[in-house]
Amino acid sequence: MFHAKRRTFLSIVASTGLALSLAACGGGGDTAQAGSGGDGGDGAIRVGYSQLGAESGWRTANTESVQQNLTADNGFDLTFVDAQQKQENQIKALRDFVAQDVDVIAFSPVVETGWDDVLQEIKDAGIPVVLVDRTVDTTVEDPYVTHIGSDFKAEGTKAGDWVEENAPDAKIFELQGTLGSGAQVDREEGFDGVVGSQVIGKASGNFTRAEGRTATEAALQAYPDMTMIFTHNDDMGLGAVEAIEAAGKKPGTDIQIVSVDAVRDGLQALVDKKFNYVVECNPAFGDQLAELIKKVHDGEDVPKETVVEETAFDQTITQAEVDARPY
Ligand code: GYE
Repeated sequence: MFHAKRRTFLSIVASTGLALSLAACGGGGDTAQAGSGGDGGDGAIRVGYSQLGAESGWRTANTESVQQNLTADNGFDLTFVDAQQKQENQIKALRDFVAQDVDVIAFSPVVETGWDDVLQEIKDAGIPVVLVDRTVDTTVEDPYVTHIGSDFKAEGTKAGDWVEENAPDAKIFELQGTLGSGAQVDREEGFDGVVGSQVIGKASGNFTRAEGRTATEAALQAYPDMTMIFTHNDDMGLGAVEAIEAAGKKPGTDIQIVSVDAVRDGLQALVDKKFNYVVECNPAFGDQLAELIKKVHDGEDVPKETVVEETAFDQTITQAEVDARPY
């Protein structure tokens, strides 16, 4: 499920006091918003946080949850940088955090691979890493202290189980998330593990509504016999709804839609009978993250993995439930 689980090392909590500070790179620190280089002097935990982007409703809710919990009132001095879905921006932000010698680095990696050098640099600087949301696949040993996020493979499996039971003859087009991201790789593995033989085509919509729409427009041409879309997130599914309607077909009926995330817009599409089933992916774990970062900073023991709890919804969901959804 998580790549890190392939490794069987002991969970060693890094001691921040031993930092071999490589403060020699004088040119660092020009990342947007990275303004809090000095120690607050007030005992606040200085956290460098690299968010991967703002591509989806899920991501917006996740950013809000992180920012609402890593506050000065809660004892944090947060430097938050949005990478706009570009790995090179994330790597730059991470290097800036090393140059600033922050207490803890937290980041949500846009893709799984390509982090070896920067993770080694962070490790050499003695800064503990808290991995958030997505996973990494790296040759660096013991690259992070703890990871909090979803079990993406289980989400894909849940979606596949619903299809197997409710639409065993469906001809499925799979709308993939950002290629090479943990969320894409593992959801696909879980889903295809159950109903892979029903998948007639795949393309990526990069987790955005706009690209979900264009990928679906092309798929409607390429696979005229498709009867279902499995989309790796709600935003791409909402883009698919636009494309299906523009082609004169009925989403939810002519072409069923199974999705992941369960943000309010996705659940609304379920009430409106345009989506058929939505597996929840919970973005609101900022409070748990804050606790973990505190413990990591204090050298306390933390679990290697924290898997957030999630459920799933079908068309029996009510409008009241959707209206009560916090994000
Ligand atoms: O499902 C999608 C977002 O990594 C869990 O990223 C996250 C995914 C989420 O863009 O909407």
